[in-house]
Amino acid sequence: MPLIRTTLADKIGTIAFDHDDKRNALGADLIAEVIAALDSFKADGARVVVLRSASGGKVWSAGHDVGELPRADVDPLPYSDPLEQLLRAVKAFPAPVIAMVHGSAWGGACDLVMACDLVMGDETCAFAITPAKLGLPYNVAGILNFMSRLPLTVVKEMFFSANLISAERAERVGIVNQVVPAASLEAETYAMARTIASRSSKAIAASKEAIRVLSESVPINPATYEYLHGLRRDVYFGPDYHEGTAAFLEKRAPKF
Ligand code: KGJ
Repeated sequence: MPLIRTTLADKIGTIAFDHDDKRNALGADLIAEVIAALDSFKADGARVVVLRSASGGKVWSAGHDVGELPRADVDPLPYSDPLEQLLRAVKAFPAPVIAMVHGSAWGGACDLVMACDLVMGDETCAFAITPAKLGLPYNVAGILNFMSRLPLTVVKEMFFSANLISAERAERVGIVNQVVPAASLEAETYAMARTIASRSSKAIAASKEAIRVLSESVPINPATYEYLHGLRRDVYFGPDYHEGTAAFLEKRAPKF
């Protein structure tokens, strides 16, 4: 059974998560389907892609499949992690990707929303970045993804509290481009997609790539990188990561 549904019409590609049983958690299988869909939309010349949930349920995506996170003493979010591959595929896609968000986006799914070019939401959309609940040291690429879009005060509140940011506030702080009533979310999102599809795809591709490269241009020397990685390593070798992931899988509150 596929875990996503896809369509391509009028140069607008749609990828809909369709695994509500697991609240659209971003497991390796679902991610492989999304990346394959992006590859095929690219080959077919899609001028914009809409990333959405198929069910209209209360969760857009529950984030990284926690059952697939390593529990031993290894980096939980290495460069090769499927979620990391997906984030890079969205950022490198040569046309805009619009996240159409009905419901909540958690952890890696919140990072995925931040990797999208535009975000359209309705009054149910809400966003949380949750590594502090898992004792997980988030990777520097992910932190930069948030820092390049949001004020530091908001980034810190999100990473330190792991609380959901409501739709109204998400619009105010710039997580979402526009919050519209649920009944018009689809119409508004596809109206935006049609506008983008009618513009110059070459000009848009060049701007998207320039914005990606410039927003990731943070020069740090190798010693600084090793320092930041060392901070992360101390956490994933330490007790909190073990406790956080174990507590999630045992469906209990962690004791940090
Ligand atoms: N990973 C794996 N399985 C999940 C996940 C997940 N992230 N989220 C939900 N599931 C599974 C549950 O274990 C249930 O499995 C099923 O989906 C329905 O969830 O018991 P099973 O049926 O076998 P549940 O909890 O019964 O659904 P709701 O009551 O509707 O609650 C939905 C929630 C999204 C509020 C809840 O499932 C939840 O809190 N999920 C975890 C959300 C989260 O903290 N995600 C962030 C994961 N971390 C990251 O992505 C990263 C990278 N990080 O750094 O933190």
